[in-house]
Amino acid sequence: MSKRDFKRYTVTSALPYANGPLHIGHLAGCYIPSDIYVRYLRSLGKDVVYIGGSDEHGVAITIKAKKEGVSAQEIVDRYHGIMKASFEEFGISFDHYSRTSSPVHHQTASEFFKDLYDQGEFLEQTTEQYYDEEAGQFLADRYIEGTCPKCGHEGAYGDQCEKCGSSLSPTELINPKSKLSGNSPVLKETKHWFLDLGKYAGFLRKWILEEHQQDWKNNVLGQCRSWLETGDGLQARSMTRDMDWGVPVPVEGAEGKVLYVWFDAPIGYISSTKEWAAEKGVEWEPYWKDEDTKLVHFIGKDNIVFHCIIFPAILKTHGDYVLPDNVPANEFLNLEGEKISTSRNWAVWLHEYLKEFPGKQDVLRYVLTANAPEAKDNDFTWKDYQGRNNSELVAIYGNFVNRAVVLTHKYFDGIVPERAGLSAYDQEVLEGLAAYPDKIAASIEKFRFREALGLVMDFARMGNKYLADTEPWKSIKEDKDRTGTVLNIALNIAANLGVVSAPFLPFTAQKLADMLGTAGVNWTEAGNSEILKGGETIGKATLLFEKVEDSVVEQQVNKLLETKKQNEAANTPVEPVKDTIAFDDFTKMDLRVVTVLEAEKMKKSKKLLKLVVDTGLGKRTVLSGISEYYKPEDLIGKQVTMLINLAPRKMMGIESEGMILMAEDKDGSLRLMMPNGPAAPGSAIN
Ligand code: B3M
Ligand code: ZN
Repeated sequence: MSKRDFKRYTVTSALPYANGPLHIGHLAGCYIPSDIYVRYLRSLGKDVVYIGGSDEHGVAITIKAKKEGVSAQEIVDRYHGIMKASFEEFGISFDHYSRTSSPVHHQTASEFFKDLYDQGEFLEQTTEQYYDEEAGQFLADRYIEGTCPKCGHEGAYGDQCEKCGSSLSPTELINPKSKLSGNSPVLKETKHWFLDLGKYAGFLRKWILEEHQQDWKNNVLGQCRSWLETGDGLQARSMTRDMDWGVPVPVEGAEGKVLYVWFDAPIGYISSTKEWAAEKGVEWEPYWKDEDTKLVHFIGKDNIVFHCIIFPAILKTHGDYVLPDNVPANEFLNLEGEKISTSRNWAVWLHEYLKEFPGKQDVLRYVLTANAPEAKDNDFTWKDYQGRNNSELVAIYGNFVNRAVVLTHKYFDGIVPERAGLSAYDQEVLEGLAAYPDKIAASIEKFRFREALGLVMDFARMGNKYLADTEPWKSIKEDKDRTGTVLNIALNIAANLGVVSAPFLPFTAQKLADMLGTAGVNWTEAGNSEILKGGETIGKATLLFEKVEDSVVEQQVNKLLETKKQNEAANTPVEPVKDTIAFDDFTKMDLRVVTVLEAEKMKKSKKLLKLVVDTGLGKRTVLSGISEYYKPEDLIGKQVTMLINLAPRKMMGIESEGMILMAEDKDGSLRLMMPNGPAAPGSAIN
C-alpha cells in the first residue's frame, strides 16, 4: 500500500486537549514527527495539507474547569491560545490549526452522527452507568478512576488505561472511584447510543492485519493485534455521554447528552480541513475522499485504538471517505526517569523553554528527534540535551558549516571557488553527497525519523571529516587551486545539508540558506553537487549553535529537584497532634509581641540572623534561623512574636535570650509570625 504513488497527502496530528500548556512529551509524541514529514513532502513539491487543532470537549476539560472554578469555555479559550502560540514558535507548520468548539466542527460532527444514526448503525441501549450521588451526575470517562483489569495500573480512567493502552468501559474498572467526590459510585439507568465494533471486526482484521502488516509500525500493529485477535476492545461502545459540554446528540430523546469526545475529536480533522479549504478557496473533499489521497495520522500510543479501530469504523460506515494509509504512533517520553505529569508539574513546558532558551527551538527539536520514543518509551535528560547540543550540533554541524564559510571568505573573499581536478577522495565524498538525500528520504518515508536524523548528522560528519582530512588551511600555502576545489565541495555539502536538515531543523536551515544564498532550494535538488557554482557569492558566517554550559543544565536539574521537593511536601501528611497539656503548662510560656530594632547576618552561619528586639521590658538579643527567608534590612521596625522566658542559650559565642516564633512548612521553609496590626511592644499573647 505505502509503495503507491499518491496525488496528495492529508497529514494530521492528534488534537491536544485544551486543558493545559504543552510540554516536551507532546512535541516528541506526534508534533515534531508530523512536522518533519510534512516539511519533507512540501520540499518535494507534494500537495499536502497538515491539519491540527485543539480538542476542546470531553471530561479532561470539564474536570479542569471544575478544579479552577471557572467555565469550560474559559479553560479552552485560554489553552487554545497558549498551545497555538507554542506550536507556532516551535515551527510546527500546520496549514490550519482549528478547535473543536468551532461551529463548522459542531455541524460536521453532528452530521456524522446523524448519518450513522439514519443508517441504523447505533444500538440504542438503556444500561446502568456509574453515578455520583453526592454530585448528582453520571460519571463519564475520566470522572471515574480505578484499577485497570488488564494490567493492574491503579489510575486507569473509565474509558482507557494509559499504562497499557487498553480501552475500557467504566464497569470494568476494579474499585472505581468518582473523581468528583472520591466516593464509590452507584449504578443508575441511562440511555445511550452504542457502536457495535464487533460488526467491523472482519473488515478491520483484513484491512490492518493483512493489508498493512508490512508498512505499519510494530508497536501500532501489536496493539491492534491484541484487540482484533482477542476481540478485546471490540465490544459495543457508547458514542454518547451524559454531560452538558460537547456536541449535543442530534436525535430526539437525547436531551442533556453530548457526543463522546472520541466520537467527535477525530472528525475535528475533517472540520479543520474544511475551514482551511474555505479560507484557501479550494475543495476539501479530495483531501478526504479521493482514493489517491494518502491519509496519515500522527498520534501517541494512548490514541491508537481510537485512530485504528473506532475512527476507521466510523469512516468506513459513513462511506465515501478514505481510510488512513498509516498511523505512525510513538510511545511515551519520560523526563529524567519519571513519567511526565501535568498534575505533578513534572514536565519541561514549552512556553517556559521558549523564555529560558530563546532562539533554541531547533536544539529541542533535535534532541527530541534524536531520542524519540519511536519504538519504546524513552527518557529526556538535561545531560543528554547538553551532550547532543555540544558534541553533535556545535561540534559537527555548526563547526563544519562555519569552517567552510569562514575559509571561503578568508581565502576567496566570499566567492565560491571553481573546482579543479578531483582526487579519488573528492570523488568518494561527492558520491556520498549524491547518496545521502535518498537514504534520508527513505527513512523519513518509513517514519523512522531518528534514523533519518542520524543520517543527516552522518552527512554533516562526512563534511567535517572531509575538511579535517584535506586541511585546506594548509594546502592554501602551496596549492590555492586545491584549496578552491575542497571549499567548493565543502560548500556544496553544506548547501545540501541545509536542504536535508530543513525538515528537522527549520530555523537553522533557514539561517544556513541565508548564509549561502540558497534559500528556495528544495529537496528536488538534493544530491546535486553544484547547487553552488564557482563565482557565486556567499554571505558571512553566522552562528548556528552555541555551547550549553554546565550551569545551564544545573539550573534546569535544580528546577526539577525543587518540583520534586514540592511534590513530596504536598504528599507529606501534616504532623499528628501532640499530647494534651494542662492549661497551666500553657500559661508557663511568656509569649510577647516584640519590635525588631537591629538585624544582621551572623558571620559563618547560613541560617542565623542576630536580632536586637524591644520587648517592652527592655532590649534583648536573640538569634533566629531565618536568614534564608528574610533579609536583615527588611526586618528592622517589624513586629514579630517571641517566647521571652526561654532559658538563655549560647550559640556561636552569643547568648540568645529567647525564641522568635515561626511557622514551619512541610518542606521546612519558615515564616515569621507577625501580629495582624500594630501592637505595643511587650503585648502578651494569650
Ligand atoms: N485529545 C487525546 C490526547 O491528547 C486527544 C487526542 C484527540 S485526536 C483526535 O491524548
Ligand atoms: Zn492497563
